[in-house]
Amino acid sequence: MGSNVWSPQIIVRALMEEGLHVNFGITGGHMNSIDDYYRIYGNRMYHMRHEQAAAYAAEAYSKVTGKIGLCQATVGPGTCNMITGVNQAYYSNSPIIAILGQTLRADYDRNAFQPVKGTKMYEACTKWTKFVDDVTMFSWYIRKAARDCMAYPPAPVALELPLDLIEFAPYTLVNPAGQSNYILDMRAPKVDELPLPTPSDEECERIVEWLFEAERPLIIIGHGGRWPDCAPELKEFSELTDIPFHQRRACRGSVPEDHPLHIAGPARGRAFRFADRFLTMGLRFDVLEQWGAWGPDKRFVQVSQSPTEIWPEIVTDIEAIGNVKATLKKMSKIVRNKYGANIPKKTAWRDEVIAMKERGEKLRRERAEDLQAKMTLPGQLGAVPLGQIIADFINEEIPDATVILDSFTLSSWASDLIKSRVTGGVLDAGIQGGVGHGVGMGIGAQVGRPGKPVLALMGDAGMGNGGMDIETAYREDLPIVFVVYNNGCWLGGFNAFFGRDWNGAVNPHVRDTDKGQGTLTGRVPYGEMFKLIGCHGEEVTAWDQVRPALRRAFESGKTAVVDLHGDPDTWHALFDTNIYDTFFFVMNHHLPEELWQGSEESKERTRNVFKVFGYAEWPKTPKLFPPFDDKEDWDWTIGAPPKYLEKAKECTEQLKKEK
Ligand SMILES: Cc1ncc(C[n+]2csc(CCOP(=O)(O)OP(=O)(O)O)c2C)c(N)n1
Ligand SMILES: [Mg+2]
Repeated sequence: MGSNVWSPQIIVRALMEEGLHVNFGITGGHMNSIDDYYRIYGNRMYHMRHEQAAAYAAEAYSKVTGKIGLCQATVGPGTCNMITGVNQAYYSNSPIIAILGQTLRADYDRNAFQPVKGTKMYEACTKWTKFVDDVTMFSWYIRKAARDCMAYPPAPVALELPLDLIEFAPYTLVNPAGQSNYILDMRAPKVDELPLPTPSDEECERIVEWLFEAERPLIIIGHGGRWPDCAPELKEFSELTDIPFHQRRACRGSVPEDHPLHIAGPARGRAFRFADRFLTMGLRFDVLEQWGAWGPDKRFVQVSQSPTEIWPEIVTDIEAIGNVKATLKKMSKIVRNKYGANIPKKTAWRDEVIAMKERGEKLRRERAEDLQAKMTLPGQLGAVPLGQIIADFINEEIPDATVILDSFTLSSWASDLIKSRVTGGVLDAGIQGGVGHGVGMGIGAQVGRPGKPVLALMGDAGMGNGGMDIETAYREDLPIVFVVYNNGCWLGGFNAFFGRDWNGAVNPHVRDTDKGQGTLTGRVPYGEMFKLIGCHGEEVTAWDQVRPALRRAFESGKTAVVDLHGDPDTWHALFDTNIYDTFFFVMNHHLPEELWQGSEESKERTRNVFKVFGYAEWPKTPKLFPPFDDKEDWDWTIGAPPKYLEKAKECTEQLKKEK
């Protein structure tokens, strides 16, 4: 005796049993039955404009809620469109499930309508992916996907469902309790409810002693601190020992970043350079962490819940396998038991770090104010002062905001000044480093934290790439403020490399001479554009309008677009620093000298960069970019690898002698 059900019923029910009540996607003929059952069963589907935004939204949702994000795309173009967001989630360690449509099984290799080999495509950016060709296994794979995507380190899983198994016929459940090996309402603990793995007492004791032996120890917490939230344990351990800490990636904001022991902002680089030992916990080393190359003679202890994340290129005294939260908890207990009232706190070092922070913030603010005073033309809102103004606004007026960093140039000047106060409070594209993710991620963040302030910093390139999903936010009545740094170009400030006349790919001024290559249409009024469909919109051209416009946008309670007429000559913060790093060099100095059309000044800079890389004798000056002549620039960054810093210093000395 069996009972008749439609297979999409099984799919949707299994998803909801796993707590997946929210879904981001775009429908298609192949997905209609699933979409209808979402509606019937009360799953909330957010219908996007572009599938990449569906995956971005699912990722942001997972990061702000700590739960699984769910996204869905139809066959062919839908599946292809969504992969960009899934790839970002993969390289950001975010647990999402991607549901992909597929043709009839019989048509898989027959050039069917909208063909795609989704399973194969998604293999490269998921933990695993499965073409589920057996109805009796649907719910089993959904449950398996939900467990596996959350298993540390979290990452996406994709399921591809063929049309003939989800649309046509009622299916007879032979086992009324469910499907193959699937027990309805089974309450096995979910992955995040399982006991947290912890290093042994002895290992934790060794780590504690190792920290106390250091003169200037730092604790760096990465994405592993977010699953589950390590905030109380981190705060407790840091306050107990006076060891400063820094939160990275998905962990930003766990302990509010205005905590005195939290290092951030312009002082971070300096603190990293002075520190002698680093306890890294749940930190995945990657290019944004400079693969741990934080200076010579640094020593590490690495704690991760997965051995796969222990990084092999750094001098590591202890490797321990454990969850961040559980390990910190045990370490605090050990400190208390072992030292009682005589904890050898690192108070002097803590005070040094606090002084660095204050000084760093002061220097940055002075630079912002100085530039602001010089930038007085309408539409000349430079990213350096704007970064300060926007961070001040966030810190002072919307401290519980979730902020999404999409704008390339502006985000770089705002990110380290924002003192996030909510777990997962600063979201970005991670090492994928794309543009256009901000709109989808803003939607996911607002759905995950209903009614809380969400601010997405966009560039005008990102608006072109993902901007139409602002209509989704409007249609779904999601109050998100999209702030556009509208400099009318890709990659502000690149003319500094190539010269104002360079008729190449990324000169923001090439518009004047050769419409096309280098620029976007200048000053597309994004605020006005989205006002036409019902959003709140602002066009901002002068400094004193910035903060009031931001305030009005939040007060409107609507989807809002604040269009800041930005300066095309301001460059990304990294160009102050990483310019000596290999890939920036390769990217930006890609032409032989005889093809260079820039000014004499830019040629000179380029020659100098070649020299720094050992192609000829020493450069005449390490100051390649005149606008930043702050003596202390080099010290205030972890951007420049030490060997180049050394060279830069040598050059400075030589220059002094020559003078
Ligand atoms: C999806 C994607 N395509 C291309 C790139 C290469 N890219 C890096 S920055 C950039 C332009 C950024 O322009 P915008 O967001 O307007 O920033 P800004 O002008 O402030 O530098 C591009 C195209 C990318 N990062 N992501
Ligand atoms: Mg731009």
